[in-house]
Amino acid sequence: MKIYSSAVAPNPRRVRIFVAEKGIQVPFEDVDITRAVNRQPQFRKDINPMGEVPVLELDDGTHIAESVAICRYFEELHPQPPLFGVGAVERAAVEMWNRRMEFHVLLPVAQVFRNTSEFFKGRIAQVPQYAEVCRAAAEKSYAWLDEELAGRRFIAGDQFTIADITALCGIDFGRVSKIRIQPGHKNLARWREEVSSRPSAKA
Ligand SMILES: N[C@@H](CCC(=O)N[C@@H](CS)C(=O)NCC(=O)O)C(=O)O
Repeated sequence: MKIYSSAVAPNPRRVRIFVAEKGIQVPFEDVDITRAVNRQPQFRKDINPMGEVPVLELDDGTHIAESVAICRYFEELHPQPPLFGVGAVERAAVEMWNRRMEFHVLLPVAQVFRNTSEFFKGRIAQVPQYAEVCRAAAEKSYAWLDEELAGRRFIAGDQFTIADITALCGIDFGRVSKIRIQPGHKNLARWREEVSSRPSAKA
């Protein structure tokens, strides 16, 4: 088993943090996304037709792509500590918050990078105006999250979950595009400090 990853990208980091939180050892193999190895026909044919990382490769040759699918695989095999919630209500709440963190934090932050960076020049059709729309959306989400976190410790409740991992990876990646937690966002800053101090955050 191994995980195709990239040290510089936010979605593989989600999986690395998740695996670190579970305390399990899985080899990670870096794919050189700077040279677009992930977009080559060979990678698409043999590993992931979507041309993206992360991808989990099982010993029988099965490939599981999509960060959350990979995390669910490990949750199933290693239920402790639970990172997708426990019981019907908690699981639904974690799902809701993780999706919100994907759609309203990680996605707009990633779109700013995709639509403005040299990295994606020639890889995708870049639309700088769309980047600005996404920048504003991410900033609005940070303000909203700051309000949400006034009433609880973590994104989905009292426990650290995958929703925190998604939010942290999104917010940290935003700094590359100068999308930052504002000085007035005391709750969001407090949350970020706490989740960043977990050993898994170094993954
Ligand atoms: N939905 C996918 C998104 C994966 C994704 O966007 N991967 C990025 C890294 S964060 C990638 O492979 N980028 C390289 C490229 O697009 O060429 C997941 O969560 O697994």
